[in-house]
Amino acid sequence: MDSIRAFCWCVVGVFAIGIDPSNGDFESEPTCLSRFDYDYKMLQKFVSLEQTIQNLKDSLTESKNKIEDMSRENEQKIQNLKDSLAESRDTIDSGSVYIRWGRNECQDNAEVVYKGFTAGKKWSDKGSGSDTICLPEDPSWLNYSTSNSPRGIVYGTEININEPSGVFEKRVNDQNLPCAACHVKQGSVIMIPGRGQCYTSWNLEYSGYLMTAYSDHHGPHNHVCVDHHPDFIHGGKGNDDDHILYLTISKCGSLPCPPYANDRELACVVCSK
Ligand SMILES: [Ca+2]
Ligand SMILES: [Ca+2]
Repeated sequence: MDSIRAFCWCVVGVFAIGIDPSNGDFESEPTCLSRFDYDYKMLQKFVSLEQTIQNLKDSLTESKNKIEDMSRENEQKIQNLKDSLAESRDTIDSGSVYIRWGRNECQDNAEVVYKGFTAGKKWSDKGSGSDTICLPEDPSWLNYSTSNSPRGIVYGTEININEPSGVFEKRVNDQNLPCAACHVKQGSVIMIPGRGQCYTSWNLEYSGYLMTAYSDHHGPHNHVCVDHHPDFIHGGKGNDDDHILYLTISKCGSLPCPPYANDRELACVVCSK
């Protein structure tokens, strides 16, 4: 009778712990000899299961830690790549420099590289450089001499204009012009002649009037964009007539009108992007 009861307990116990007697595991199950034997073997099973669960938990914790470590490593790699990309962009887009003619300061978004005096050839000289230059207000020198060998000559710049001009908002005739070299972080800068405003998506640096040499004077100048509200060099209001800038007008003919107009002073604008 006891052996029958033990067998029944074993069968119930086997089903209780979820072992299918139809598979091969059934034969490997130990034989239960008594209630005590059954309880003991069940306890062993539970202990074994508990150990298995603990092992699984440990394994999961280890995997979770590995994933978190990999995630941190990947985040660090991504941040390093972002830093490297930003550094590359800074190298590629190291900014641009332009001369702001007629002003001794730059816009708020720009760094002043240096301030200076607008200069160029004398209006009546046949030679010398034809360009308008911005000479720094704090020159430094290399070698120099008092030789009489032939050389080009550079003079300070003033505006010649009949007043009231109807163009500038204040009197500017005979005033000597300053200039400033301005550095902006944008990679591109363009001076657009014939425009008072920038095109869409470009930033305004300054606007003004296109100026160059008088059409009947010796030798050409380049065109420069003089700020519409110029500053003046202290003590420069006298009539020096050295390097002189004049407004530039458009002439119809080869230049289509419209959109241009005859004898109209051309605006200009400096834009960055
Ligand atoms: Ca002057
Ligand atoms: Ca003059």
